[in-house]
Amino acid sequence: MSTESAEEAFSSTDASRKAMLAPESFAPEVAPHVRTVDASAYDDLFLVGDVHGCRSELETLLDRLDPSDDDLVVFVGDLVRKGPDSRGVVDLVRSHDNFVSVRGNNEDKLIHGRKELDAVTDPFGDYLDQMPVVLLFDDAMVVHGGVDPRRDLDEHSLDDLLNFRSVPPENGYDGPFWFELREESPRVFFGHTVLDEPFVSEYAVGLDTGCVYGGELTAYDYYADELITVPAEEEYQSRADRKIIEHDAAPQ
Ligand SMILES: [Mn+2]
Repeated sequence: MSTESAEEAFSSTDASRKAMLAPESFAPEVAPHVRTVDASAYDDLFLVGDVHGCRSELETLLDRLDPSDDDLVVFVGDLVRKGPDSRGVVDLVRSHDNFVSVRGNNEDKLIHGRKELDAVTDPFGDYLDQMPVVLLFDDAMVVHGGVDPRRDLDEHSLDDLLNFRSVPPENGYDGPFWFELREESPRVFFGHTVLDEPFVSEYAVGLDTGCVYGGELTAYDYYADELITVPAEEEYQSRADRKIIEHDAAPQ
């Protein structure tokens, strides 16, 4: 057996182990909003928590990450609202072909006219409209809210994926939280639930550390398994302490 064919055998085993989800894995209302990216086409991959218009902190974070055009930068949604420069954040993200964000519940509010923002016009509005709700790469997925560990993926609505937090949902901010209970692939990268510290487990990675509430803007370096954080320059909005989650430590 040649070395070459041995390598091929290994790579096909590796590929089958990393079984990738497809749009058909989701409910019919969700499937059109699922996008797949080929992470292997990029050198490095960074994931970034809720920015909420904190353009200055995002620029500082990007200086630290220093992504090249061959790196992929993925945002977990909520680029907009609450902070000082929503439009600037969206302009920054959409000006890079290698930056992509999933839709957050705050983009969803603008798309459906439940909230308004100055100058939500083309091409700003068009950009929000085309943001995927689910982004898939490797055996990972990115959604803004989360997934209910008691249900199959195809039993989740768009609203679930944008907003899911507590199990059961009626518990609001009391928990337990879905990401503390998640024990299966794919690994889910998410925002939405404001955490006092990032949450990193084998099956879930939470990156919203409340920059707009005076916390930090957090990124995760996917290949290095490292967190990079930048402190907020201001508390742009106040938030009740009970809505900033002190989660159980992730199992190691
Ligand atoms: Mn948010």
